[in-house]
Parts: sequence; C-alpha cells; structure tokens
Amino acid sequence: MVGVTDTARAGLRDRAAALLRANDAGTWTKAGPPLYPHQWCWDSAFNAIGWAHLDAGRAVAELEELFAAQWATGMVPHIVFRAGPDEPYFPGPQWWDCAVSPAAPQIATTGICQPPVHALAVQRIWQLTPPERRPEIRGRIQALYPKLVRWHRYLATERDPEASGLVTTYHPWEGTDNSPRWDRALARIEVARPGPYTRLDTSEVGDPSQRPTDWDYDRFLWLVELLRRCRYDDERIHREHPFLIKDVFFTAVLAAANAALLDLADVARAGDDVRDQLSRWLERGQRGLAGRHDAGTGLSSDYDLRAGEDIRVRTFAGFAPLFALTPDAGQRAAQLALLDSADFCGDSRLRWRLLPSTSPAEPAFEARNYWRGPVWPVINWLLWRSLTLAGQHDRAGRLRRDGLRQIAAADGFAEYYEPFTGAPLGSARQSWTAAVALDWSSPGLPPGVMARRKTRRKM
Ligand code: 9WN
Repeated sequence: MVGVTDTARAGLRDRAAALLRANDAGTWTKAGPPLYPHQWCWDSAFNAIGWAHLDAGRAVAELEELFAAQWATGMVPHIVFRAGPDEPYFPGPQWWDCAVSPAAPQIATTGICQPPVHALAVQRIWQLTPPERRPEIRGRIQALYPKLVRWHRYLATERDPEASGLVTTYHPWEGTDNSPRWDRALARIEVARPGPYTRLDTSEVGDPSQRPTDWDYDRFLWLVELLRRCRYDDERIHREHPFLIKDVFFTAVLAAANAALLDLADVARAGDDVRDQLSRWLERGQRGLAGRHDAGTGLSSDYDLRAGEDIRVRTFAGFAPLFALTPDAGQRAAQLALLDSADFCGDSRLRWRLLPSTSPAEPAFEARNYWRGPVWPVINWLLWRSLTLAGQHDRAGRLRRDGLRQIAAADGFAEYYEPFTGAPLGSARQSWTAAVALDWSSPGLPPGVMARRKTRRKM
C-alpha cells in the first residue's frame, strides 16, 4: 500500500478480517447487516475472495453454500434468504413467491440473478491456497466447476436466446439498481401497481438521498410482480416482460468469468468439450461487446430490447470492453484515454482517482446517490484486475493505492463513497468492501492470468 505505512496496512487488514468474521454466519456471509442480512449472489463471490486470505476452506464454503441454491435452470439467484426473522429485509421471499416456478430450489430465493463474478473468485482462491491444502481445495473446486459451467450456460443461452453474445437482464436489481442506465426503460413503465409496501432501506441508511426513490421502488416491485406472473420462465419473460436490456457490464463479467474458468480447466480436470464450449462463449461475448461500441462516446452502450434503442448514458459500464479484455488494441487504447479523461478518473474534483459509477459530466450524475455517482470499491477492484491482466501496471497500481486510501480514510467499510469528499455512504458494514480491502492490501499478489487458449472450432 504505497503512501500508507505498513502499520496502517496491517491495521486495515485486521479490521477487514474482523468485519468479515462479524458478518460470518458459518458457511455464508451476510452482505452488509443490518441493511443486507442475507446471502447475495455477487457479494458472495467477492466475500469468498476476502475469505481466501484467511482460510481457503471457508472461502470455498461460501460458494458451495451459494450454489446449493442454484436453480434447475442453472441460474444462481440474486438473494438466498438465509437470515432469520429477527433480521428483516424488504422485499422478502413472499414478494418473490418463487415456488411458482418448478425450477426454484427448496430454500427461499429471489427469481433473478447478478453478475457472475464467481469464477474469478475460484481463480483467486486457488491462487491463494497454500500447498498443504491444495489436494482438499482442488477436490472441492472440481465439484464446484460443473455448477459454474451450468451457471454460465444459463447466461449464454436462456439469457441470450438470440446468441448475440450479450446477456439480457430483466431487472435493475440484477446488479446496479438505480443506475441512470435504466431511467428511460423504467420511465416507459407508466403504470406500476405493486400493492402497498413499506421500505426498510431508507430508515436503515437514515439519509434517503443515498438510496433509490419511491418512484424507482414502485417500478422495481412491479417488475418483480410481472416476473412472478411469468413464473420466472425465461421463454415467457422474453415474450412478455417490459424490461429486457442487453447489459454490457453483465456481459463483460461473464466474458472475464469464462476466461477464468478456462484458466482453471486443468485444476478442475475439465474435458475438451467443456473447454471448447467455454472458448466459444468467451469469443461470442467479446464479439458481442465489440458490436456495442459507440464511436460517438468511445463507450460501450447497453441496448433496450423493448424500445429498440441504444442506452447512451456515460457510466462505468461503458468500459465493458476493458472489463472483458476484448482483443481490439485500438479500442483498448481509446478506452484507457477516456478512463483518464476529465469525464471519468481525471475529473480534478475527485478526492481519489477512482472510477465513479456515473460520469460526473453526465446530467444524471448525483454525488451521493447510490449507483448514480458514488465510487463502489468492488467495481474498482474489477477494473484493477482487468488493468493488471492487460499489463497496465502503473494504472492498476495507482487504482489499488487510491482504492485502499479511500477505504482507510473512513471508518468502517462503506458500501459506496462520495467521489469528491470520499465520505462513506450506504451500509457501513459492507462485507465485500472489507473483502476488497483484504485483497488489495496483500502485497505482491496480482490477480490470476487470463487463459490464452486458442479456440479449436468456429462458433
Ligand atoms: C438489492 C447487496 C446488494 C448488492 C447490489 C446493490 C444493493 C440491493 C438493495 O445491495 O442492492 O439487491 O436492497 O439495494 O445494488 O449490487 O449486491 O450488497
């Protein structure tokens, strides 16, 4: 941690480890109690990376527990409702009523999913596993691997019936809740009748301006109701659902995760057919993203399938080709220049040179409001990982240094941070922020290498 003493770094690591332990429920981690008391899909993957620094077995258990709730379709649900009744969360299982689907597991979950960071977590766990634990951990990775492949297959097929390489999302809760990326698609839903409800998040956080509005929540809940009416059946959803977005960030994470699974193929002793399949999904995803390049902004744009229009809002998601490490060198150089520009990390008002969730130059930008401006450590971790793998070591090093400074400068482990002041916002005991702090503060540990395997077959 350049610019921070070894003592400060050790202190941060101890505090991060203590938070993970405090949020530990034995085999799974509460995402950020009391606001988020359950097990969340992509939070779990980041939390596993944090655990990998403390105990490789506990890290694998996190994912084993999450995948125990995998749907028969292969989907890994966005929330597994594991906390007891004394730790309420809204909306709970009764709003989702997933028993309407024959594909749902026994345990209560939601009926949507989140970005598939899990293979990246397994890659990191394996990298950090000490030699004496390798036989045991390898066995457990081998058991997990086919479930990861099923998860990716679900995303590559049910979530992309057009075989475009781009993942279709059904709900803003599939990652970046109130991002301005969804504003126009949500505005098209004129009548939202979710029934009476009481939010808990605004009282937990205290300052409602850090959270989505009631207008957003009406639509979030209405979309849940519509998905429930479709019995969470993907075919029906594609036919009937009003919110269908080709999401470039989700797609980029899937591409990175396919590369990570390829990288782990020898560890998992995967067969050639699986390796070939992963290579095809990886290539298809990267090609799909290449097709979403917007020459005007230099960013990648999401696509609203229902409206038939590009979503041109400058957010972190526009760097999808960088997150996915698409092979076009010219495009990568242009994206790096844009990343450094005043529209993103080069804005002179930023407290730290970190990627904000929405560009401060964007009219929709709000410095304190959730995904509409604040800096999210997990997003910057994903960027750091990609920059490292792209050989951008100076940029990656700066990002990690500033990311650690941001976390260390505030008390606790915040969910997100105000970009200009560095003020901690949202949940104050967010597990994945502690996990990122643990990973970033481990000296000399670059993330795993991307597989550079040649594909054998054409798609
Ligand atoms: C709804 C748990 C989750 C994250 C999401 C983040 C936020 C939930 C909420 O918290 O969403 O899923 O209630 O606002 O947007 O990315 O996984 O940390």
